Amino acid sequence: MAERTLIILKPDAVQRGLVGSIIARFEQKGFQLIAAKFMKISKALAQKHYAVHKGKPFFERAVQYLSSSPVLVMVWQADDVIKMSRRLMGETFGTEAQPGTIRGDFGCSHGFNLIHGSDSPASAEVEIPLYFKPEELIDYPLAQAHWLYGPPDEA
Ligand code: IDP
Ligand code: MG
Repeated sequence: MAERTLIILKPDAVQRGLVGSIIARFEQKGFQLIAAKFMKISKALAQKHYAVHKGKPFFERAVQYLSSSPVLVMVWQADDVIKMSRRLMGETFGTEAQPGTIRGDFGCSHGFNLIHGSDSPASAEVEIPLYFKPEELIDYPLAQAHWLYGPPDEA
């Protein structure tokens, strides 16, 4: 089943000029881009975004970081995109993330970590409408689908 995930290239990814390099990984993997918005996230929206972390010691810092400078917010679609994109991202901070992952290859901070990705279908369902109206999610046939997925499995 095609799944959707909310991906945010956070302020450090934009400021460090890593937007193209990170998007390239999602494109090369074969995920389909269905929405994108360059914006500055308000403090109020960042608080909603991280509502599940309210009360944790890093909550205020995470809100401040996400709303500190412009970001690129996107929705990507593919079968199992959530699990696969979390693997592409790597562990939460570049200090622990494996080489080969986005966080492992592009950062070594224990505070900034370049990218947000929904961690479950339930989170994606809450997060996507914070940034996009339904009509801003654009459904279109993926031209490379046959060569990307191969023939369907035989029953
Ligand atoms: P995730 O981004 O890998 O899903 P979460 O645990 O959901 O990580 O945390 C949300 C965000 O809060 C992280 O991406 C990071 O920006 C920030 N954060 C999480 N843990 C810490 C911490 O221990 N210190 C500082 N910031 C943190
Ligand atoms: Mg998370």
